[in-house]
Amino acid sequence: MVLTLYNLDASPPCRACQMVLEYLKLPFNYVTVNPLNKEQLTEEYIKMNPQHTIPTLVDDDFVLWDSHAVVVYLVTKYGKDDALYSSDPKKRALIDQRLHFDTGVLFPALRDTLVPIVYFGEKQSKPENLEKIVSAYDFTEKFLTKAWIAGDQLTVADFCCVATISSLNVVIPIDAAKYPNLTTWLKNCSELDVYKKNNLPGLSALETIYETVIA
Ligand SMILES: N[C@@H](CCC(=O)N[C@@H](CS)C(=O)NCC(=O)O)C(=O)O
Repeated sequence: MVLTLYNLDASPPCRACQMVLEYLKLPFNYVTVNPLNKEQLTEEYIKMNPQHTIPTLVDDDFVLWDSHAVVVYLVTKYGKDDALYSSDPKKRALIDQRLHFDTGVLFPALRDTLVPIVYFGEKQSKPENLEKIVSAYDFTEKFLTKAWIAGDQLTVADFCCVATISSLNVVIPIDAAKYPNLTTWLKNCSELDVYKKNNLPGLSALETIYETVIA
């Protein structure tokens, strides 16, 4: 088995995959693909992933993209147990719901705010995009009735959601008084070794890009 991840640290879905690879102690080749330089639009990359997104995982001759599909694949194929992605139908359904929440609500809130700034140099976020972030925080606060985002156990959904939410936190800092559950969960996630190793550096890189443009 040779795993290769095409990715960039600043990208939240890439960081989610990196955290899961690290958590499962899976060695992988790291190939940088920087969308800021349009490196995902080469003929070779599009041949591999016609949707031209990062991250893309290559496992020998198997190619898979979308971070949520990737993290589930890694746990089900290589995890020693089902701890990060329970095989219990109800627990798994809740994890899947949170993964879809990241795809459908959290990540679009981030993308719609950051793309005009990072790719097109706009200095200010549109109010409607900032509202999407506040709404995403409101939902997440209500989901976090237990220690982790899908219940009592740390799961792949925590890695996907925290990569996005820690990045949203750069745009609108999370108010601890308004969002106590979200604040505690983010603190718990940030204490994980894999967060420190595989989320923090890319998060700082994204923060630097963001702050430089809006300055
Ligand atoms: N739902 C996808 C989102 C991936 C995505 O949109 N990645 C961005 C970077 S953060 C990207 O590849 N943008 C370049 C492009 O779409 O061409 C996932 O979770 O992997």
